Amino acid sequence: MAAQGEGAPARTESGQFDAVIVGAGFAGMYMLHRLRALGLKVRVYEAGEGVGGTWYWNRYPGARCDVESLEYQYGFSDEIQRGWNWSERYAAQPEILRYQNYVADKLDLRRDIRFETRVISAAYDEPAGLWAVETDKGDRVSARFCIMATGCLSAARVPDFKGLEDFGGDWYHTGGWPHEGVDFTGKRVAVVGTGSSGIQSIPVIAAQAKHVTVFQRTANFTLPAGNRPLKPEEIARSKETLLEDRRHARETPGGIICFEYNEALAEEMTPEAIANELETRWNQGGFAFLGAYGDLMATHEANHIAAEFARAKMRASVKNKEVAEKLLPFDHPVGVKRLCLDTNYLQTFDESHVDLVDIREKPIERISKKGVVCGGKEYEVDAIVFATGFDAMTGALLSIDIKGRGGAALREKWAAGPRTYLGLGSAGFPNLFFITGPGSPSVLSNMIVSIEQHVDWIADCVKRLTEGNIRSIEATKEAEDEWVAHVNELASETLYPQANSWYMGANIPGKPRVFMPYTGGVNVYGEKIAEVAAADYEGFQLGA
Ligand code: FAD
Ligand code: N01
Repeated sequence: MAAQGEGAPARTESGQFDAVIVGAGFAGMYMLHRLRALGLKVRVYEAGEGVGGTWYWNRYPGARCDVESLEYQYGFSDEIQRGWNWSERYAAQPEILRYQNYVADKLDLRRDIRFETRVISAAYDEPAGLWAVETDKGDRVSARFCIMATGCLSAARVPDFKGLEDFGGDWYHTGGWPHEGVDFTGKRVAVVGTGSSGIQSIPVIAAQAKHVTVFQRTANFTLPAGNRPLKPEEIARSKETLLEDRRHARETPGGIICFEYNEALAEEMTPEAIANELETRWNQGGFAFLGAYGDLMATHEANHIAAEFARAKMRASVKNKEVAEKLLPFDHPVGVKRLCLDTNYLQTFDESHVDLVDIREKPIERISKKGVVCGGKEYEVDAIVFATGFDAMTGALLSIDIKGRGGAALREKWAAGPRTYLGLGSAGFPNLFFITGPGSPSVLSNMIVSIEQHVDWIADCVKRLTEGNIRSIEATKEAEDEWVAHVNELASETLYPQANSWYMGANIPGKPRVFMPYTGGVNVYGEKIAEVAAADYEGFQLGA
């Protein structure tokens, strides 16, 4: 494996590129590859020391994908997929990061990436038709195209707990885990947060620590992932079918083909048929459960059947009945917060050294020198793990000072919620693209499918502009307004807006409550963006 740029001397650069890409996760890496193939001079800036994005930062114990490995990989190159063998149904973080480094080696990507360099501002210089990009290392470069591959879940968030600075032990956020790992042997550990990161890490931390106290604000729906080693024949088969599978995946709502959505509505099925569907899909593991019938995510009545089923399964997994009740989610429909996949999460609470503290009614008051204080009680611990999530979808983008035409700030434009056309661009910001931006299927899908969909669209668009000698592309306000209204309308036809989820920005105090992703599905969305491109970028203004 080539060096990651660790310890590279701090050098600043100036000069002009055809394109600047911000971020070197799955999105930035593939974008670089596509633009290079067009003969463009490209610079990528990445805050981390290496490629990988999510999988570079989230090194917490138990981290793994929840879309099956055979689908959670690039699908653009037969050579790449043939050169890689996944070991498990859901690959763990180290394996995914190794895969990303394998791709970076194969495509020789690192020579155009500046690591340990954070982009702090990007301003559109209207007369020159160029983006002026500045980094925290003092680089000042310009580029015709600026592409944000900054990630939807890359701005880790530690809540503003009073007293954290006085805590005498060590604390960690799952989204910025130390590279050398953490040894919890003999330690009393507090874990705050029971979303996917908490649910994945708690059993693994509990297997090592002396004592674990879990602080739960909202119980979540979780189902067994059913992780297992992949069989050689599964791997061999996938190599023959991956490219075709990927084409199929783009024709599905979620960009996933390992299960199918049942289109029948609950009311059209007998109770036995519903129970059978739910049971089969629960045992299958993964998101198949949410596809048990057509209106599961659309009506309370239909959703309630699945939620009751899930609660019964969850209840049966915990011997201590009092604790089991606390672990059951009653305050939101199933699926409207990201469904969690676990390995022995619920069972962990039957272990004598694991305690659950329900903090819904009595939130954490403060962090003391010795531990966590809530409900008037101090829980003494040696370490705290914050599995408290991210400022999702807009956090990383808006931490950059982005200024478009007339010096208008994106932060101001999006103050009441993100406004994009197709999740790809925003009016007033010419030649600025977002990969898996708000207003696109992004986090509701197999994200690698959505990333490839966007990267391909952007690369084709850049090619069209370059070959056609067209200076700029910019979403029109009308097209953007229509798209925002459409995205909101679709979301309002689902149950999604009914939970305090990060999809809604509800986990960040003061963040506008807007359902950010597009709920219409990868397939419908893919057709739409293809039509737009075919109509010479209808809804965008092309500048001569
Ligand atoms: P990221 O991987 O987040 O990369 C963005 C990069 O941009 C980061 O490295 C960041 O450092 C860099 N960056 C941001 N701002 C700046 C800046 N200003 N300057 C320089 N660099 C910057 N999705 C799925 O579909 N299936 C899964 O199984 C799945 N599992 C997940 C598990 C975890 C723990 C998490 C947190 C997310 C998971 N996701 C999953 C979502 C995951 O984020 C995407 O699948 C995918 O990895 C996103 O790739 P990306 O390149 O768009 O963004
Ligand atoms: O973050 P989250 P995450 N006091 O926001 C709690 C992907 N992912 O890192 O629900 C107390 O889901 C918060 O409580 P509440 C996946 O898309 C995938 O776990 O807001 N508690 C919640 O319990 C996922 O959805 C995998 O009431 C506080 C938790 O912290 C997304 O990333 C693995 C609090 C945060 O949960 C984010 O997941 C990991 C406070 N002040 C991540 N603030 C896979 O399985 C927050 N919380 C592939």
